[in-house]
Amino acid sequence: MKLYYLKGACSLATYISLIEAGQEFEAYGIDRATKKAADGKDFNTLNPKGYAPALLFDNGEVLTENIAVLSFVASLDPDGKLGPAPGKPGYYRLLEWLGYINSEVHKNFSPLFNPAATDDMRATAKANLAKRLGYIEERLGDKPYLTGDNFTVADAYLYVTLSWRDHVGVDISAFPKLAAFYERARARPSVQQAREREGLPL
Ligand SMILES: N[C@@H](CCC(=O)N[C@@H](CS)C(=O)NCC(=O)O)C(=O)O
Repeated sequence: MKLYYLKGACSLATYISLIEAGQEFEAYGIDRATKKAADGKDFNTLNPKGYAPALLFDNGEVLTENIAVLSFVASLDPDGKLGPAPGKPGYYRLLEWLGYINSEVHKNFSPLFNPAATDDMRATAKANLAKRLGYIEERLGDKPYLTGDNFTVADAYLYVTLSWRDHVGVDISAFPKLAAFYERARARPSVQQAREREGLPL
């Protein structure tokens, strides 16, 4: 199995999760400008949608979209800690979190990276993020991770979105539980390893 990633982007959540699941995999960075992957493949041919993450299987099939990719990786974890298997109690709660992080958190960070976004668009995205992150602060309560004691693929995804905050001026100091969650996730060996392998600061 091969993971195609953009350095520091949402695909880092898949990188972290594959390490957490103890999987053997190859990982190839994609050049943002040329869309050439480090194995020489044209990423736009591999994934015509043009965005990461993408998993390429030995049979030639390609899986994309964070929610599908991350729930698939959770299913590879022999201990089931990265997320409950489909149909098990808790599986739909995991999907609920993945959907929320994808469409309400990740996609409100996107305009902050877009040089074409207007000041109004940025202000709206930041106001939306304050509401979305405030909801997570409440739901975390005294739990270490979103669904309880186990670090799941949803936590990996949330961690990655929060890792962008300083870069785009999103302040989470009003959310102490979320800030503590971030530090807890950041300290995990899988997170450190994935960051190191992508060439990101630790
Ligand atoms: N709908 C996709 C969106 C993925 C996405 O936004 N990927 C970004 C990185 S976080 C990307 O590859 N953007 C293309 C680029 O920056 O060139 C998903 O949820 O997987």
